[in-house]
This record gives sequence, structure tokens and C-alpha cells, in this order.
Amino acid sequence: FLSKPATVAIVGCPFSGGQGKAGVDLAPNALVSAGLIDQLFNLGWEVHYESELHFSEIPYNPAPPHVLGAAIHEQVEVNVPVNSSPQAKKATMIQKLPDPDIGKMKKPRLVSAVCEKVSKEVGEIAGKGWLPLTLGGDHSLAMGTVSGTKSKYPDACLIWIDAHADINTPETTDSGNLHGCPVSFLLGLTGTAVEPFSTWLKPCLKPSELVYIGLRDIDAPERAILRENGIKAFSMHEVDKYGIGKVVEMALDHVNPKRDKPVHLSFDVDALDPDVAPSTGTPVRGGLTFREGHYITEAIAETGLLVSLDIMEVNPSLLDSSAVSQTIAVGCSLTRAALGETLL
Ligand code: HAR
Ligand code: MN
Ligand code: MN
Ligand code: MN
Repeated sequence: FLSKPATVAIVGCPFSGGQGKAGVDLAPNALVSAGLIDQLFNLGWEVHYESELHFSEIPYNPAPPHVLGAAIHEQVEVNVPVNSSPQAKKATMIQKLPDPDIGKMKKPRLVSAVCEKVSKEVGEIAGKGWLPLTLGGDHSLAMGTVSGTKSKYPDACLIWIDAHADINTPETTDSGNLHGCPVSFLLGLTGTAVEPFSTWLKPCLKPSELVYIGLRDIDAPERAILRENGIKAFSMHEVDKYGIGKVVEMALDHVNPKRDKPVHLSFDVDALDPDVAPSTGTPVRGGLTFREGHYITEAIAETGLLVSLDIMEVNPSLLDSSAVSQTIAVGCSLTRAALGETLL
């Protein structure tokens, strides 16, 4: 199975409910409109893409009657650019079901229902022997993508490229934004066996199967979680100290010493420096250069082990049009590099 899949299927996820800024839901259409399908076809891939997933059609159990507002089944239009296609407009219609906080978690029912759908889709695509390319959307979606990958490849390792560790639990999260929490659910850390997630998301990842590159904005409880679980992380400090070539080699040595396990790569574009990928919801200075980011994807492509790829947190509604096109172009070129584009 370890030969490179000849077919990639794009899972467009127009979803922003794991954090507070509108617009990240516009990224899948923006990346596809920038020519991503042709670009992958030109690399030799068969590319499957019907349309974005339509999360507005997802039902979920509303809150009990005593906390219901008046807004049941109200359709609200959010952040629709004037020149967008009818398809894009439809994708941005969000069904506004009541979804009050559970503990500190914001929009838990919506995030859970969306990620369950993504998990099924990614699992089905991987099940055909195709490579799922998930275009976020915010990073809460990784609860769906990684669990979907794991359903087909139980021994897959996870390489997480990010400024953030996204390993808060429902108890440790300060913001309540679930895009800061997906890794804790995948690992099944204390406090994650909570509804509505526990109805479908079972722990599927071991701490030893996970490695981070690019970290530089970690919450204190996250730092404790990383230490207590012995999770390997290469922060920007290690990138500076060893260079990106050595860091990627050490990261692979940790999760994949024999280079025989499938790899899921989850790439949050905020791992890149804001000068490189400015249009993202939570930029943090001191990030990966353009080349460091691309080196990571090229080196993982070279292993021939990549089975699933996420490109997350591009937000085409932030900053000016030049920043937006730059960020979309970087999202496309990282994807091409991960899927085999070489410089020579
Ligand atoms: N750690 C913070 C929180 O939990 C911010 C994390 C999320 N930002 C992201 N994810 N873009 O990578 O809210
Ligand atoms: Mn389909
Ligand atoms: Mn992230
Ligand atoms: Mn991030």
C-alpha cells in the first residue's frame, strides 16, 4: 500500500465554527479557484472534487428547551463577497441552530457534527486507497480528518505543523475555541470524553505517534500536557538551532524510525511567518520562512509515506487583497510540494 496513491480527493470544508473569526470558511473555494485542481493534475494526480461539503445541511441535537433561543432553523448569511458564485453563497449559508456553550467549549454541537461528517468522508476516501486532501476551514476539523485517516490506517503517525499546539482540553482551554483543542480529543486526554464528541470520536492516537514542528505560542496548561505525555515537539527554537533539514529528520525518526508507517500531515498555515502567510486568524511572529515550510512538505513527499493532508486556517477575508492572494498562493504551493512537486 505504500506506493503513492495516484488519486487525490479534495475535501473542501467551509467551516469557521471552531474559532471566532468569519472568513476562514471561504478558503476551500479560494484555493480551488486559484487553480489547485489543475496544478495537482499537472503533477500527475487524478483529482476528484465534486463540491465543498455542505455543513448547513447537518442536523444536530439542539440544546434542551430551557436554553433555546428564538433562532431555531434561522438561515443567516455570513461574510459573502459581492462577486462570489451562487455555489459559494450556498456554502456560506449557516443553519443557525441553538448551540450554547458546554462548560467552556464554544459551538460544541456544531463542531462535533461537522467533524463527524468530515471523519466519515476522509475515511471513505482513504478506504478507496485515495489520498484525502482536506482544505479548511479552521483546525478543529482535524478531529475529523485524523480520525478518518486512522480508520483506514490505524498505525498512521501525525505530523502537526503549527504555531500552536492545539492540545487544550475542554477543561484547560481559556478561549473555549475548539480549534485550540483537536489534538487532546484525538489522544483521549482527561476531560475529552464528553458529549457530544464522545458519541462518535474515540481516542485514536498515541502520544508517541505525534510530532510538532513550528510551535511558538503555547498555553501554560498545554506545555504541561506536552511534558506529562512525553510528546515530541520542535519549536521555532529547535528550527533555529538545528536547521529545518535536521528537524524534519529528527521528527521523522521519532514517529517513523523505520520509515514504514503512513503519515498524516496537518499543516496550519499560521506555522509560517506572518510575512509569508499573513491572512490567517491567529498570526504569531517568528514563524517558518517560505522555504522552511516548503522543505517540510517536500521532505514528507520524498518519504512516499503521505496518506492524508490538511491545509488549514487560510482566511481570505483578512487584510488586503495582496495579502490574501499571497496566502492562497502559499496554500497551493505547500499542497503541490506535499504531493510531489520538486524544484529540479
Ligand atoms: N491556544 C489558544 C487557544 O486555545 C490559541 C490556539 C489556536 N489558534 C490556532 N490554532 N490557530 O492553531 O485558544
Ligand atoms: Mn463524495
Ligand atoms: Mn492549528
Ligand atoms: Mn495555529
